[in-house]
Amino acid sequence: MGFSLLPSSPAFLAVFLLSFVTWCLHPEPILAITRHYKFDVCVMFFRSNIVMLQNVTRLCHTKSMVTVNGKFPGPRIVAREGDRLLIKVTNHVQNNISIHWHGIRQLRSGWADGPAYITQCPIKTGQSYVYNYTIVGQRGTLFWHAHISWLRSSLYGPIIILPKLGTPYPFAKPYKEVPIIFGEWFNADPEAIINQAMQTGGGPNVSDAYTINGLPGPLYNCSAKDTFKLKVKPGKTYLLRMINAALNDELFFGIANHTLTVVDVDAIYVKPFDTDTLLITPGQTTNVLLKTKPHHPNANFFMSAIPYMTGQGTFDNSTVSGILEYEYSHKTIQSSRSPKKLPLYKPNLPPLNDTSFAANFTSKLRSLASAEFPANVPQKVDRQFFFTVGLGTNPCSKNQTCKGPNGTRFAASINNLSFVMPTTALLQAHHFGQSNGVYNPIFPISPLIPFNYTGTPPNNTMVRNGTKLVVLPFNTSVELIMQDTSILGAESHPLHLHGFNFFVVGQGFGNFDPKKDPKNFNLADPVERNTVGVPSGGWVAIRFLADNPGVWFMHCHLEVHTSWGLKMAWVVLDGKLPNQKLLPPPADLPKC
Ligand SMILES: *[C@@H]1O[C@H](CO)[C@@H](O)[C@H](O)[C@H]1NC(C)=O
Ligand SMILES: *[C@@H]1O[C@H](CO)[C@@H](O)[C@H](O)[C@H]1NC(C)=O
Ligand SMILES: *[C@@H]1O[C@H](CO)[C@@H](O)[C@H](O)[C@H]1NC(C)=O
Ligand SMILES: *[C@@H]1O[C@H](CO)[C@@H](O)[C@H](O)[C@H]1NC(C)=O
Ligand SMILES: *[C@@H]1O[C@H](CO)[C@@H](O)[C@H](O)[C@H]1NC(C)=O
Ligand SMILES: *[C@@H]1O[C@H](CO)[C@@H](O)[C@H](O)[C@H]1NC(C)=O
Ligand SMILES: *[C@@H]1O[C@H](CO)[C@@H](O)[C@H](O)[C@H]1NC(C)=O
Ligand SMILES: *[C@@H]1O[C@H](CO)[C@@H](O)[C@H](O)[C@H]1NC(C)=O
Ligand SMILES: *[C@@H]1O[C@H](CO)[C@@H](O)[C@H](O)[C@H]1NC(C)=O
Ligand SMILES: *[C@@H]1O[C@H](CO)[C@@H](O)[C@H](O)[C@H]1NC(C)=O
Ligand SMILES: *[C@@H]1O[C@H](CO)[C@@H](O)[C@H](O)[C@H]1NC(C)=O
Ligand SMILES: *[C@@H]1O[C@H](CO)[C@@H](O)[C@H](O)[C@H]1NC(C)=O
Ligand SMILES: [Cu+2]
Repeated sequence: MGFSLLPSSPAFLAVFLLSFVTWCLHPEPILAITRHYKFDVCVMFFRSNIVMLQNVTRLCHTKSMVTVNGKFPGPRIVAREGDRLLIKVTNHVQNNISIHWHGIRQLRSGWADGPAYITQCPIKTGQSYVYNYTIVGQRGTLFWHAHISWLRSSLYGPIIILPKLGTPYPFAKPYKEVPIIFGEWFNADPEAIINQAMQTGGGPNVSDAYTINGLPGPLYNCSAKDTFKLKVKPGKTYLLRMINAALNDELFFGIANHTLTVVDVDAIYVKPFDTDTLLITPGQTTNVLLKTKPHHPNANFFMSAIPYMTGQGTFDNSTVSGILEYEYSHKTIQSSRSPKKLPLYKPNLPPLNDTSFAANFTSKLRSLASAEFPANVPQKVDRQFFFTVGLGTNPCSKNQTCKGPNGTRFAASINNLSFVMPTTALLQAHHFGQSNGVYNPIFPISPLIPFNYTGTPPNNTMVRNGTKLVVLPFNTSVELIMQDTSILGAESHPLHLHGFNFFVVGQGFGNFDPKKDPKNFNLADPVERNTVGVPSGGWVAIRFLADNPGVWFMHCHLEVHTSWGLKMAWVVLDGKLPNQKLLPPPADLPKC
């Protein structure tokens, strides 16, 4: 069957009409009688999502790409804190699929986390899987994306988590809320790009454009009509829900002549602070307040993003822009100039390699740490880990010519171990006691051969391979130092941990000093998040409480580094109490 025909076929329409959203009304009378707040289980959300091919044109290139429900970017999910989500994903394309709900804690529901071969086998062509999970203790913006190969280049969309009904934001209610999701557009098929790079050992081709809500904007050839426009009224406050879903690039973002107030990152409130420019890495989300000018400014303003690049390879150095346009109200005397003729201002963004800006910006992020939203930073540490993260090489096979450094193949590693993906899901292997031959439970807690991590790199850049995991008893309090290396060049790596938020208790440049640096750790109001940039040529210290049983992936969110092996996983064992155990797997869990 030609899937391209699906949108007009009766089968598609039938399934589409079956998709529905049920918002169960809160039982006010029961509340009044029992005086118990039972918001957490009330609202149900069911959505049927079809993964299908869709032709999309950008930059005058039309290509058929994998989408959810034919939409690019994908549909948004809107839920409240405490809601249970049931999301049925049906795969109508030839590729294997899995979807990750990025940043959702997945308390005891690891089967719904989504990374292929970690918590589930992929959903094969023609198969369905219902992701079933509850949102606990999170409010803000997250996103969903494919978690297999490079399919997240077109399979992504916002997750908007509103506070519980009747609970206000800890800031003035915005007039309107707008998701701003960044992506990368490739004229070629990203699956072909990464497959070819893995064959040759060289770096993959870079994207042709960045996008805002799927649109590259007027600074690219043949793209002016594909420009995101944000129409605003004067004197109002807008909440922008920013998401970086780009594959391989951290981004600087700013709006000309406007200051942004950061209020929430990775679905956790922060102490508000003003900035003209944001830094947002792939995997991070940031809610900002945009206060519009009190009167119509008779001007339009670019809202632009450029990459923050620290690596040595080639990269997409282009600029994506949307346009902030002020609407005229009835009362305003209409300007004689039409909006198109108004002056258009551009934001001043930092140089592409501005690491000091990155350090300044990240040091401003602090948890709200209020009575209502406390920062529960682990004060004592049970287990300490020191992980180096960075690039390396693998040998070229004898009969091949490789395009990596000096004829080798590019690799990336944690503690010099490049992770080898298993052919079955790790969570199943763990849960059913069948880990033998699937994974090794002894991941090195520090580099086997210490060296000057940010000094002159060692001559031998070869990595080891393996599928090794860290096993932690339930409720272990973990401190992890992640240290960038200068092997093949220092580079910022946005590390993402599944299943947990962590607190960023310290960061610095050079090599982490275990004697001096811990004295400066912030254990009072460090930012809590799920993705942190390991500074280029530096280190970051995080703490988290391993209170969520399951197998949890941790990896660089630059997809190319994940492909090269910059990934590992943590096994958190069940606790003693019944509510401290991983739930049994759902009946429809895909099989390998
Ligand atoms: C996409 O475009 C190709 C070539 O123009 C066409 O054959 C195909 O039917 C289109 N697919 C869809 C889903 O529109
Ligand atoms: C979703 O998970 C909950 C908790 O495990 C379970 O009680 C419920 O039956 C599941 N729902 C569906 C539709 O599978
Ligand atoms: C925008 O900023 C530029 C310089 O940064 C300034 O010259 C201009 O007057 C400003 N325009 C408006 C409408 O604020
Ligand atoms: C982007 O990179 C290309 C090729 O390396 C270079 O020619 C161009 O000047 C760069 N553009 C910017 C804006 O840095
Ligand atoms: C950033 O790039 C500029 C020009 O490309 C260069 O002069 C400067 O040394 C670079 N800065 C850093 C910190 O690498
Ligand atoms: C970083 O902050 C310091 C002190 O606040 C300031 O002196 C410096 O100019 C800032 N650097 C950048 C690049 O913003
Ligand atoms: C290299 O040789 C191996 C074993 O003979 C073979 O399987 C492989 O296909 C060859 N690779 C290339 C690129 O020729
Ligand atoms: C590649 O080889 C050159 C010269 O042999 C050497 O200077 C350089 O360090 C090597 N680079 C890597 C990444 O091995
Ligand atoms: C590590 O290398 C850096 C940069 O070359 C150097 O400044 C530092 O002294 C070295 N540290 C040690 C312990 O050798
Ligand atoms: C690395 O290689 C250089 C030149 O080949 C050599 O002088 C140096 O001693 C080597 N360093 C180590 C640590 O082996
Ligand atoms: C690691 O795996 C890569 C690719 O699978 C292979 O080329 C390389 O030889 C392996 N390295 C070691 C040390 O086993
Ligand atoms: C899809 O996944 C299954 C199960 O892991 C695997 O056997 C199969 O080779 C995969 N197919 C493709 C096209 O990758
Ligand atoms: Cu990385």
